[in-house]
Amino acid sequence: MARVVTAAIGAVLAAALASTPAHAVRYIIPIRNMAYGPAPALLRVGDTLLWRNEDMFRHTVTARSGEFDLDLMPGKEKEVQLGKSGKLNIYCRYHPTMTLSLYVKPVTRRTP
Ligand SMILES: [Cu+2]
Repeated sequence: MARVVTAAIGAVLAAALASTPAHAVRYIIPIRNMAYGPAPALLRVGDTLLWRNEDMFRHTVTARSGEFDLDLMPGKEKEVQLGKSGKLNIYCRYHPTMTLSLYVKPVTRRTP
């Protein structure tokens, strides 16, 4: 009986591991002193960016492509998942001199 239970737990664990993309990473990017924090060196499709407004001003995180547009009051945070590869040009609608460029790489499968 104990052996059956153990096998069942093992199957559940294996299923959970298989459904979790090994590459997906969550990054936190602070916004302070009228500037976006440094961009992560390596971004891939499926990664999540959590934008945290640590400024005393309201900011947006707006993609020129229209892919996303986050409006952040002071002290608030929002996240977005990167849906496609390529260059992302980001700016703030309230302060257009605030910009950031992100480079998102496609997901690559590991070769065995
Ligand atoms: Cu702003």
